[in-house]
Amino acid sequence: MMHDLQLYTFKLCPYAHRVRLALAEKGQMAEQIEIDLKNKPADFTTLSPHGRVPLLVHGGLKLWESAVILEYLDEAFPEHPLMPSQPADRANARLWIDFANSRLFAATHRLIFATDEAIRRELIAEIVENVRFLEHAAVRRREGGPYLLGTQFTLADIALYPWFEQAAALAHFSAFKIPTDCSGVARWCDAVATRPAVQGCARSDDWYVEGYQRYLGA
Ligand SMILES: N[C@@H](CCC(=O)N[C@@H](CS)C(=O)NCC(=O)O)C(=O)O
Repeated sequence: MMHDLQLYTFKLCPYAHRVRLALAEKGQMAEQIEIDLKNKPADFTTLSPHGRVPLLVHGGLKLWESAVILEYLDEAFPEHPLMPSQPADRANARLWIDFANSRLFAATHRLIFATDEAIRRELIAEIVENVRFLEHAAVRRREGGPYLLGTQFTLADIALYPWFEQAAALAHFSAFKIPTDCSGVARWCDAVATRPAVQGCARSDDWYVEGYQRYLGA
């Protein structure tokens, strides 16, 4: 089958997971091209400016950076909007997308590759504080619904959820644990996990653990 959309992806990549979630929420099909990041094919390195996934091709358009891809998909396929309509709420969604990128995902990426024990401890403490921040500054402040911004499921949920789907695998490979005082975050995860589109993309804790064992040779 010919697809109008092509997604270059890697099965363990939480950024690519975001794009798969947005496509599923929008009911859009894309040809998925799995990239071996340890042995990138030449056509991929030519296509991808930084050699990274996700990379989306839509007709003549080529896009990278998952947060940009998410907003593009939401605008290009306006049915089932994934951004709020009000400027203040849109800004709030973007704050949480930025938090995911610049803090939670960034610290985790450093942890995955850190070998020094003191640095690993610092990074785990930073990640725990990030989860607490999410609990207190987002989940406990929102009004009226199970999602990060309330009743509407948005790109803020999509940007953060892939990290939480992998949290058990992170706990398997490190001393990280979701703090027990973050029950609101746990309930938010449960609410997101029950969405059919999210279930369609979901992988089990064991699947992630085995995937990382193979990928990192752990
Ligand atoms: N900021 C980027 C991050 C993408 C990213 O780091 N992707 C990783 C996989 S999870 C990658 O392609 N790594 C390969 C490399 O850097 O060579 C985004 O949001 O799309």
